[in-house]
Amino acid sequence: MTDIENRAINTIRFLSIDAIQKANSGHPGLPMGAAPMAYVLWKEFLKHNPKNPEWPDRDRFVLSAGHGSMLLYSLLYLTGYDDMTMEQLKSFRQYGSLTPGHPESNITPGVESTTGPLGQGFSNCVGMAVAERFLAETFNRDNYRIVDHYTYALASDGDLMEGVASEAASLAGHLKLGKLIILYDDNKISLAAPTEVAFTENVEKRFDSYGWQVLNVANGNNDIDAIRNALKKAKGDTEHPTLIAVHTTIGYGSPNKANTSGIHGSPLGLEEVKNTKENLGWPFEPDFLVPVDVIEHYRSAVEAGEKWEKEWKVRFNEYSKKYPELAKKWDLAWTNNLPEGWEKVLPVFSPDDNAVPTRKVSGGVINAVAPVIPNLIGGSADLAPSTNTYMKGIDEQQAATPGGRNIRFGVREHAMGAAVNGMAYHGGVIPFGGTFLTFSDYMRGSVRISALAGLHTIWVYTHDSVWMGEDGPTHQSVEQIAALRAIPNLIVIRPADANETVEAWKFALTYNKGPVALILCRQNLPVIDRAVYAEAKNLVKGAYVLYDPSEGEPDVILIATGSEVSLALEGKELLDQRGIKSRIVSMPGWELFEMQPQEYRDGVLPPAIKARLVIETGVGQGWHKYAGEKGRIIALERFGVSAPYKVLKEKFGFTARLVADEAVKTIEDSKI
Ligand SMILES: Cc1ncc(C[n+]2csc(CCOP(=O)(O)OP(=O)(O)O)c2C)c(N)n1
Ligand SMILES: [Mg+2]
Repeated sequence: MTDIENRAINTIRFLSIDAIQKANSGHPGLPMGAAPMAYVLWKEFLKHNPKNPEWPDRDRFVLSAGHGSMLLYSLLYLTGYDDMTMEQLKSFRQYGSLTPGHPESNITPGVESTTGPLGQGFSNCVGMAVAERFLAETFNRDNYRIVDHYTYALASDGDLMEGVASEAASLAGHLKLGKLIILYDDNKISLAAPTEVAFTENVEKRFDSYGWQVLNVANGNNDIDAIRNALKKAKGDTEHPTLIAVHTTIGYGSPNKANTSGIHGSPLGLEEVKNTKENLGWPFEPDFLVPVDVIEHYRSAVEAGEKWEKEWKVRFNEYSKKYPELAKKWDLAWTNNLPEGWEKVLPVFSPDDNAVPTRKVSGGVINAVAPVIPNLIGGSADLAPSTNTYMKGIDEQQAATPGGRNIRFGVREHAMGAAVNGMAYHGGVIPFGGTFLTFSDYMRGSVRISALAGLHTIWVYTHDSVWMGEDGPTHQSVEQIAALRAIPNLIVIRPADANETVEAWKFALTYNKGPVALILCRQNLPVIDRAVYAEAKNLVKGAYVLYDPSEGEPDVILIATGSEVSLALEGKELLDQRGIKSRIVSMPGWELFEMQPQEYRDGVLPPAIKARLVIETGVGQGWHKYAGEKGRIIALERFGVSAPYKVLKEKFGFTARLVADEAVKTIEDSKI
């Protein structure tokens, strides 16, 4: 290692140490141990343009071990990302800074994915690599390789202990994602203890059996030649993803804390900082020291990056002239726009059509738009036939057909979630993933991050209640809708019929400020007569008056979602017979409703009308807000039972009769 290389590596270590010291919180151990591999990757391999972090053909780098965030922030600063100033490094973990405790992609330019929950970043990379390969296959022509980049991650023991990463690694091996390269910081220690207490399998053999190329660096603390050679070899094998196990010492350089578990979640302390600096031949003062020649050394990334992007632009311009149609398609894909007139292919349903499950309608929409939205890509966790997520006549994403858009995620919900997020992080595609609503729990970690990071991902959840029937309570969701609604920035939509389902998809395809979860049913639902009742396009308002009495104020408001909207309509008939005037509100999406102006919301649910009845098959948690003090909720505060759907309807009492009776009760209550 040359002197400048040594000091460049130490600069990462001490920027991290000093920032963590100043913040009085953070994890110094990872940046100290992983600095050499990060240095080699960023200095010699990573193709990126610090002056344009959004350049589409950049290599992706994900710090899956998000607790080592200062490593990434140091690299962004050193290589010249404009927003990552020294001030930001000094504001590590402070309110409003670009340097939060764990990397957040929507806050910090240059951060590719939101990491911290271990296993996520690793698994995102699988989606990124799929997106890269799909786009390359779709757009590259002759000599015009406009998509040609690698996906790198730095992962830790914790990442590889997590099940989600095992699922994702298995999928990546199967798909032969040859441009996916993981640097594994193999330091044999995690937060609370050495890995020997809980993690003793042979990780390298495991990845070998997944179909990965597995390489090894014996001394990751110093041997940057070995790291360099491994990275070269990794890039050379484009048939298999590569895991490079780099053996390091956590907190390398620190005389006391190296190899102990105390290196987590706390700064070294001034005494230890001093000893570590002395140990590695670094002046104790000033802190945040960046030697002039070191920054010059790193800043070669600026010139290199501008050159890469410029060459790419020249290539892209020639390509645009030669393939104007493709270039147009490219622009649409990267600006989050859909081809003009795409809505024309959407189906329209009439009340004369047969009753139909919303999951089936959803499948119809996916299949209708798939040919006109060429960057719609996704699939399900081995439930294509039941979730109706398969795009007929379109290739499958497989090693031999990398242009395929039907992804077989296998029975791996969590990795599906993370990989779909990875595709959204990558850009250029609109990804979706589907499974039974109950199993949204299995992928919740990923769904939460999709909302936090504001990703344009679409979650397709079918079999949305006990009304799925015979499969029984393990498969019947009861609390999942409430649980999804609890996630901020996730738009949950439970359409009431075929036309609302079309509108829900229309919204999901165009909304790009965050994820949308579509909650769809297995059983037949009648198509609501929109000549009599309000139009389905009101769905985007989250709740709307589906029906109102022709004269006078309603005595009661019935609020329902999904399959319970038809039940509310049946209940209304009985109430009509009893001379009670009811308003029916279809409320497919709470979050959408909350986005509407107060005036609109008060128009749908007038504060003066206290007699309200909510109907939803699932726990009632959260509905009190809309039911109000005098209101009532017909919900299901228990697990379901294995039985045919019609039997369950009777047993659980979800009948028009009950709706009418409860409506009468809330009217009485509201008078007290
Ligand atoms: C899903 C998840 N569980 C728990 C944690 C808390 N946590 C932060 S770091 C860490 C372990 C770190 O060990 P390792 O991944 O080996 O990183 P190293 O200590 O070697 O840097 C844990 C459990 C987390 N970030 N994510
Ligand atoms: Mg570790």
